[in-house]
Amino acid sequence: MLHSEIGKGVIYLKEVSSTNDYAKKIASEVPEGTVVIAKKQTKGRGRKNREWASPEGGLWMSIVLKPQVKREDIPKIVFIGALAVVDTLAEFGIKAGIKWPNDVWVDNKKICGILTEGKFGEFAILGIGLNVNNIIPPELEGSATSMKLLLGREVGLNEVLETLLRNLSRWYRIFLERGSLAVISAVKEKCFILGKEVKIIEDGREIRGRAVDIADDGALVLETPRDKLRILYGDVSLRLE
Ligand code: BT5
Repeated sequence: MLHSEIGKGVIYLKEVSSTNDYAKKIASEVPEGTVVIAKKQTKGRGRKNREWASPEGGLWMSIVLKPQVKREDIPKIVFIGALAVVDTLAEFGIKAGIKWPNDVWVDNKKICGILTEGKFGEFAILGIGLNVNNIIPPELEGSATSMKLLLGREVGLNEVLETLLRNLSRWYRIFLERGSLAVISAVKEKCFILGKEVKIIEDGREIRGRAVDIADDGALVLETPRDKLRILYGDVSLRLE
């Protein structure tokens, strides 16, 4: 297996609490690139244990990675997922963009969320939740969308999976071979919040400013009337103003 090939081994589950939890448990025993997929998750998670709606029909998956890169490059793995999802959606005729740091949006609605976790030096888990044919819960109707809603028809989950695995392998290879700057520069092109006024909420603190750049380390550069601030990934919420 090529070092960067993702999806040679796929574990299909009917139901699981969270594919990220499952992947973490088996990570040390499986080869790099192993994918865990569940038809539905009973405790799908976002950041800070926020709930991730994962009914049947969506693509809920986690990839076990074992990249030999510097510690500071690990947080950038989230971007590999986001870029692969944007490219996959494009192949289905959907124009999507990245909402820094971990979401993919289409027309002002979230279609995909990404959650990376791991242990440095051992493994990284890249968890991807993509709304395909699943229903969107009523409370998220104003803020979330799916491939089915956008295309007006169901899409083959396997077809989406295959396309996504191919794009993930490609972006992972770029990350390993050309380095994280190649990934960051692609993210900048796809990040639709650059140039926009945003509000960042971090630990109850609100910061408003214009998102002007993504720095080499992946931080968002925010211009406020007084300063230029760097917002590190972490658990920030970002809203367009
Ligand atoms: C995320 O968190 O966006 C990361 C979601 C990662 C889900 C995948 S599924 C496979 C793997 N296994 C897991 O257990 N997780 C990963 P965050 O940025 O914290 O956003 C969470 C917020 O997104 C919630 O508070 C809701 O507002 C919204 N949300 C929940 N379910 C959604 C859905 N299906 N589609 C769109 N938005 C959703």
